[in-house]
Amino acid sequence: MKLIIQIPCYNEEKTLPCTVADIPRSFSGVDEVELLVIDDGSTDRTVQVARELGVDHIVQLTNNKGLAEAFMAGLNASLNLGADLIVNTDGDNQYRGKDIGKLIRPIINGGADFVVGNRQVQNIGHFSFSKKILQEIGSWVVRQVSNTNVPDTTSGFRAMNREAALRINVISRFTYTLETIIQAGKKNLAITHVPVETNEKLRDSRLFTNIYTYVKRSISTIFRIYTMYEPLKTFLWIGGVIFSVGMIISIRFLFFYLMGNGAGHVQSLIFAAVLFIIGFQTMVMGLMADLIGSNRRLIENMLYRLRKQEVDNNGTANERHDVVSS
Ligand SMILES: Nc1nc2c(ncn2[C@@H]2O[C@H](COP(=O)(O)OP(=O)(O)O)[C@@H](O)[C@H]2O)c(=O)[nH]1
Ligand SMILES: [Mg+2]
Repeated sequence: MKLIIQIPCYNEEKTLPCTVADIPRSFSGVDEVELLVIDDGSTDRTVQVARELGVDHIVQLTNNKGLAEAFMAGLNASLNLGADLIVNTDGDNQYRGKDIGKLIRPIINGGADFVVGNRQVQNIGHFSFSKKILQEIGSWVVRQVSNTNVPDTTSGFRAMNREAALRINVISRFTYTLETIIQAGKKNLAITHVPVETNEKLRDSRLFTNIYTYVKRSISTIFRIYTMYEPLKTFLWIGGVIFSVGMIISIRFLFFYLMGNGAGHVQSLIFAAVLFIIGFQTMVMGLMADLIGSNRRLIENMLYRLRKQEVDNNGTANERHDVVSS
């Protein structure tokens, strides 16, 4: 059993040394442990520091492509390097290396494909009140749309087996955290969580700089990914609401009409008719989106088989990013 621990890094020269030092190099049930750093176009000495620390593999992206893409580059590289298990942790030493053992345990025992470390956000002293509330609400929404029971959905501390890594395709650009959970839920992977501890913060978060942009981006990610996996439900709901408003307005018209003063309310009749048309069209769009969705499932299956074949053939580094092994 080979475990690759991947660390996405953007300008982490200061915090990478303690992050790496904190990671144990052996776990029970695991034969090989390797570290992989994904350098997302850092402008500081992250890559040199990673080399000096003796990190086994470095994936260097040519420019700053964002955390989601860096995460996927890491997964692909780990798969190609023959990982049976992949753990993702942050480069700012937020998570505790010793918790990796807890994180991979459910997978080694065969009861899980995907494990999320639960930071128990309410107990983190340095999180502001608003950050805690937002994390709670966000996690609740993600649980509803993904049909999972993950308490801490924005945690970057995760473990997954090869099957989960092959199945997951992150397409949003902002963050992989929410999307991977929704995908895992929708793809029926066995997803579970374990409590983990966190360290004192060494620097401010770079992903959570402004509440407004953070919330906006999170809502847009959740909505888009949910619609991608449940197009029919989404459009039926939207169309249904529009249709119902039309219905209420036309019942109101009917009431006035039967009372004998329908003439003064023709405008509402026209408005109701417009809403009926829009509502109906939206529902039909749902059917079309559902048909497109079945194509997506076929393409995803093809992608899965292709990636699996590449990995089974002990594929070389993926086409876009070279893995530099030191
Ligand atoms: N690849 C990549 N990683 C990033 C970027 N911004 C932050 N990270 C990494 O994502 C992880 C979490 O970032 P952090 O700023 O600590 O956000 P937090 O999760 O809110 O604490 C760290 O390992 C960072 O190095 C980015 O633009 N690209
Ligand atoms: Mg952090």
